[in-house]
Amino acid sequence: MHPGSRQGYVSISFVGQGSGNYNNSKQWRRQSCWRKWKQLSRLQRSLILFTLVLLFICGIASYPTVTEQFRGLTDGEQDTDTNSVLRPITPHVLPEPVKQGHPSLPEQLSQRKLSNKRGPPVLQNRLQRNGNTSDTAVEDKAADNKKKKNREEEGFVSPLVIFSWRGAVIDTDKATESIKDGEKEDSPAKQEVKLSKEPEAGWLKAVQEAFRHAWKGYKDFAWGHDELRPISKSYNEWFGLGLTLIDALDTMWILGLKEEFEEAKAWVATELTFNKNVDVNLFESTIRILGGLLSTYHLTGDTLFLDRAKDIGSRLMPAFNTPSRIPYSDVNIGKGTAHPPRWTSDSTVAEVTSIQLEFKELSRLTQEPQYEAAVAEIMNHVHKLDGKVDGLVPMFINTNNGQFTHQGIYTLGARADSYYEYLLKQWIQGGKKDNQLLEDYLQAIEGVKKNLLQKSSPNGLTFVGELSHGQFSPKMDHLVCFLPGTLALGAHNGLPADHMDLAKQLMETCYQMYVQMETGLSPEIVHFNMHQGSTRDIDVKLADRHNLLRPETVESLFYLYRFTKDRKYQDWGWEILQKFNKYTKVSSGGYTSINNVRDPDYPSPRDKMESFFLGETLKYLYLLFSDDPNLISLDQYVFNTEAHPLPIWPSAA
Ligand code: DMJ
Repeated sequence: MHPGSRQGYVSISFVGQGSGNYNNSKQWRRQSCWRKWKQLSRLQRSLILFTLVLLFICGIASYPTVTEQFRGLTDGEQDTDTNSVLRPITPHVLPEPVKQGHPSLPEQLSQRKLSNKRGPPVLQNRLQRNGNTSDTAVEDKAADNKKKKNREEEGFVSPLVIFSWRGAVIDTDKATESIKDGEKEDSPAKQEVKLSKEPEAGWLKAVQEAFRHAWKGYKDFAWGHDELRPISKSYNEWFGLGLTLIDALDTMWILGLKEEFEEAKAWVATELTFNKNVDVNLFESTIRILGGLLSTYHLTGDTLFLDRAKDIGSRLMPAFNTPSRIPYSDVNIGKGTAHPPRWTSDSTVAEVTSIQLEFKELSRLTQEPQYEAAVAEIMNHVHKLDGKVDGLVPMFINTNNGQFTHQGIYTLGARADSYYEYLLKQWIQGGKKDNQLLEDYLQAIEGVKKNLLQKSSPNGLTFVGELSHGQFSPKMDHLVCFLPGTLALGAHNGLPADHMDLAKQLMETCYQMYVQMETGLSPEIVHFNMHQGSTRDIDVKLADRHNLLRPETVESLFYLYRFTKDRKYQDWGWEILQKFNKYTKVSSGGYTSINNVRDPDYPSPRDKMESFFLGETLKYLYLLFSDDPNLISLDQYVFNTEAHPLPIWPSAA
């Protein structure tokens, strides 16, 4: 029997049992009332019943929540999302709209669309959420509570971290605030005005604070190791070379964090050794370690860093001993042996073509030509190779025969991205003399325009998709967001002005990849809608929702701000920094990658702080917020792909 029916049965039988037992005063009163009711005339009874019904209806009509619901369902036009009418009316639980700076044109359009819809705000909010979360799994309340609990146990800083309008972090734990000069918090509307007027000092300070917080985690739980695992308060070893520490050296110098720099330098002087039996990835150790040491040498003039750079540079050279001279991906820096990955003899095109700035600089500094010769040979070889499509390269190249392999996918994302970046940057590094590099770069950008550039629907965001076996795919990696910055850098160096126009359009798109997510942080990969009638521009697949604290968007914001002086780029960077603080900051120290940028209640920490968060992301944010064009002048330095500035060679060189 159904439990409900059984309950009903028990209740009825209880009343029945009681009816034979009228010996208490309550029962007696009920009995006498009933007798009086029976004695009334039919008219009297009808009048009483009518009055009671009338009173009941009046009571219902004046009950506030019921009438509110009533109004919600009947006023204005009905929500086109019929489901929302059926849902109970609850206070809206969406995060605040992410915008604090200037809404972009596409945003204004979409906001206008939403506000054109009549009806109560609560329905509009729901519409907005639906538009963004159609691919979000619906989770029940219990799961939500469990996730929140986990989140607390994992040491996440509460999303209610507060910032003063000048960017100072208000330490809610200690109930103190580091606002200078007795300034008080302002209303949000007032904040916006001030943000755009005078951002520099407070925002720079906020980046320093973020760096110190990240550094504290690294120092407390991962000192001398490769990467911090901030949730488990431990570390991850990749090469066993203190990767985060080395990657962060020049950032500390640029941010003016002297004390932190000195302790890191002491570690490099006394603990760092490359005489280790470890396999390292040629590309990663070149851009992070060799690049980091070289730039720190240039900024500080301290030969300790040059000596270490020479050491690692020479230990990486066995990677180039291949039949084709296209280097292997891995080198054992202790044994002096190199090899490809176990499953293939291919290397990645981006990896073999994005080590040139560093090895060329090493040759210039040491006057030893073998480094530059090895990497220049790769560029010359790739320049002549068949298999490109309008200057666009495939993703893999074989180390035995030197040919492109697995052809068919052409992307500016993973495995090809920095090939394009280094074409331009090598040309700049060498004083804009190498026409082959310039031609390859210009041709590739024309190839992008012809094959990969499209506009999304409904708001016409310009994006860079992929070519997959002749078919266009509207997929764009966050990695592609290096491109606006690179295009702007080219235009600054005299390349066509339309490169700057494209840079601005793509910058807007990369920003939208952040603001259209519920956390305000971009996913790793997005797909753009192109068909007429789409309700939103950006979709995110379940597997692509993670954010690794990557730098590409803030990197491009830095270039765009340097060249245009348009403060909106600073505002956008400020929004992003706040979202990193809100969703990725771990209370015990450090920042963590997250699994789900679409769930502000539980972004799901990955327990890893990538070294590039300190090496690149925070550095570019700091440079973006600085109004000093001489703080790493783009006419004197060129950044490697890990944000380590290397000098542009004097024309005599
Ligand atoms: C960094 O190591 C470099 O920027 C590289 O070029 C791409 N991937 C990461 C950052 O996302």
